[in-house]
Amino acid sequence: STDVMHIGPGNSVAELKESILGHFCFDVGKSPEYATLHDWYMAVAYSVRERMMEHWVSSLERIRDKHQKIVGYLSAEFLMGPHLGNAIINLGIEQQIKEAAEQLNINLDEILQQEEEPGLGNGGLGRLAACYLDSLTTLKVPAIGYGIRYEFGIFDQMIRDGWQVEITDKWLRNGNPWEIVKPELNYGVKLGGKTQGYTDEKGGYRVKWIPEYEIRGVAYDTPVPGYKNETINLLRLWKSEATESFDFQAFDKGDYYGAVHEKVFSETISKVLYPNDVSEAGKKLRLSQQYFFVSCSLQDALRILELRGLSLDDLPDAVTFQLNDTHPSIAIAELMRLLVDEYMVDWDKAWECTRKTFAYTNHTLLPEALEKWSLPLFAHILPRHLEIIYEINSRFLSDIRNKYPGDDDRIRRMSIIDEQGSKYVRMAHLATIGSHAVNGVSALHTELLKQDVLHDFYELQPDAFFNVTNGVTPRRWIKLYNPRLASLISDRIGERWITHLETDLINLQSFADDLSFQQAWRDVKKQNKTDLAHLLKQRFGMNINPDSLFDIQVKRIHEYKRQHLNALHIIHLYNRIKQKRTDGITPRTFIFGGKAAPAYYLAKLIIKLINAIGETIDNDPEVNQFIRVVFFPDFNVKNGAHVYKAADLSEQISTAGKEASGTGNMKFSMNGALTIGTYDGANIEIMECVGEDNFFLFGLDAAEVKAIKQNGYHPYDVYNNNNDLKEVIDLIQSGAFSKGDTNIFKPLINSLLGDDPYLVLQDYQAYVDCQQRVSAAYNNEQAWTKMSILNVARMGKFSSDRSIRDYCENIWHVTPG
Ligand code: 26W
Repeated sequence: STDVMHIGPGNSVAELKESILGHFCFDVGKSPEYATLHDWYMAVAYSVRERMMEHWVSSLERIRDKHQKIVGYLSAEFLMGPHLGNAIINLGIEQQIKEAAEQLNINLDEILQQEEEPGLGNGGLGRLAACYLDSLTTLKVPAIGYGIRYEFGIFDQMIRDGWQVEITDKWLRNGNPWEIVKPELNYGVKLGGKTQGYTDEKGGYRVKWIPEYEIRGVAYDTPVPGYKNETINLLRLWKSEATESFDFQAFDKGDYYGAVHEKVFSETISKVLYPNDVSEAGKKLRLSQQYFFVSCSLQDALRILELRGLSLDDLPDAVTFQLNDTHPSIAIAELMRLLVDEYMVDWDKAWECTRKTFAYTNHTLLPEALEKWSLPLFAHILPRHLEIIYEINSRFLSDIRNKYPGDDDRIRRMSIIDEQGSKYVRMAHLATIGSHAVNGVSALHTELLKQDVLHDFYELQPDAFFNVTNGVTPRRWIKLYNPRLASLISDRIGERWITHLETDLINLQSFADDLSFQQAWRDVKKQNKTDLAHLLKQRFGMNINPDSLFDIQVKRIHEYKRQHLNALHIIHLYNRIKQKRTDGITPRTFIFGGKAAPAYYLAKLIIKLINAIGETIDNDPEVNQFIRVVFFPDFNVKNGAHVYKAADLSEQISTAGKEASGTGNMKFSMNGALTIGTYDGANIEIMECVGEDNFFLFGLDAAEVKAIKQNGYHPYDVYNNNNDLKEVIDLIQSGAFSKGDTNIFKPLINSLLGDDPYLVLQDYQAYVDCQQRVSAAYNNEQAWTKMSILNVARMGKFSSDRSIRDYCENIWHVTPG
């Protein structure tokens, strides 16, 4: 491998230029005079990728080093965002690439815009996986991210007449220069069929699985570069294909059509990402997807074990699998199947090995998001796994019976099989029982897990529960997407913050009162806001004023996140303006972004409401001199690049106890936005870090939410007893935002006045009052700037580097390199 180092390409401007031209000629295959921007993008991408490949080879050596534990991060979603900009930053070649591009007469920003982002995730959970890969690599922890190479990722969102329209995400249309297909790395995956008992040579009873189908998973590798550390990890995504054996069989019988049908079915498995966050669909194909990528990944890990010259006994010391929510939790039954059925390991030994190898991260407490599969569906696809789960369950429950004699209710509550009514497999129970560690993603969330959703399991094994508060990578979310702020920070405190956020960023505090620094700070924010205003004008013809307060809520659209609470406040301001009570109203631009699950009717209606309010205000000069409302279509990582850096105010207003952590809250705050937020998820820890005085807190806390629900909550009374709120709701109902149509928003209003499951009306007044404090604070420029600086300075804890160190120390027991 030292020989390889010598052939590594150089990073001088001249060498980069030559390399880009070389790729243009040999990979794009065109003469530069006919070049499109996308052609240039491909040539630059290949040149940059090449500069990762030399490190790739030496990094593969580390994966072969049998003394190093590998982290296998199992996740159905990886929301990586565009690769090129990030790779340039992490390789530390941004200056040279910029110059090379200039000399070639191409505009680097335009080139970067060409990249179609791999949207292989829904939101927070998938983006977290991507931040964690960045940190794992930056910390030199050998890791492989295992997932699915969806041909179509999360849909592209368009807005037509104010409604969301979904468009297929054809991200592979123009090729993907970042992936390297490994045709020789492929594994068979069985599905369906039945099981059969038999007696082995030693007279022991064994079971084998006779599947109905077999498909194949092929590895597609994407290099993940660490920050300026010559280290590469792997994102290994599986694409499903037909097995040769299946189509040959059909051809033999002359069944050409059947053979092709088989191929189509096989390729369906990795075809498309399910676009639901939160709500569980219970679809056959989704369970097949989960099993497909898990099975390939475990087979791959066992191959690597062998490659290292290790035995199955060494598995828990050689690899640790992190389950990113329950989506990959079938891995627990699959490893048991491999060990017991295929490697003939005895059950107890296999179980010990399995529990040591897995750890489980829970990302949600919402009951509708806890995955459960109906028994018949499960049996149909994974008959052997169901038997194994029964065996795991019966052994587990007999332990519980011994520990708590006569406590039948506890048995019912803890069983992997839910038997109230129709029967289901509860994946969170499987994941918890089969793991040595379970963690929540913020302090509050972990506490609620222990006290509520997984309480019985916590009582049984309190030491298995951990908190690992989420974090985000400062490389992408500050340095790459807010270069002005990054330079300003580096000017004052040096560059070490990029990898040492927790220790170094705090040094900014001493500049919080420095008036010239404050001015520079405001200049950066103003330029970022101006950039966003230009972009919205250029792309959508929207008109927003960079001198107004940018009040931003971007995240998936969901009732629990309460975008409609934000909308109610906007209508409150609208009413005040119309009634000429404009005292204390600070000019604001309300910016929303986010996708609604295609089948989530109320979420889509909330999008329509926001757009309807926006349009009404656009056409009303009396109002739009004070406020504007825009909906930024197709919010994704690429668009996020322009949004977080431009925010003055970050909206984190979920019903307390519902948002497990949030990570957008962190991105905003570390880019200088102040937060208006509830006592929920990581908001609480953010507030503890930045200081109560620098955070706008409002609303009920989780305990109060629980209490009010128990004592009977009557939203209609809240509405009747609050004139201001009543006016707001009545105005929607009157058709003021819907050209007189009084039906369109009824479902939303009925939900709010009927049972208001997320306590929007309950928190309304507290929210409006808090927004009034925000407006007053914004009018004091110096005080606001100081708060903004202190927010950034005190956000060091929320680097994903810190999160990954926590996982290494408490859960994986690996030492960063
Ligand atoms: C199909 C069912 C399904 C799909 C996705 C259920 C649940 C999910 C995810 C858990 C949704 C998700 O992204 N959760 C978010 O995870 C983030 C990272 O930990 C947290 O910051 C967010 O609070 C949480 O909502």
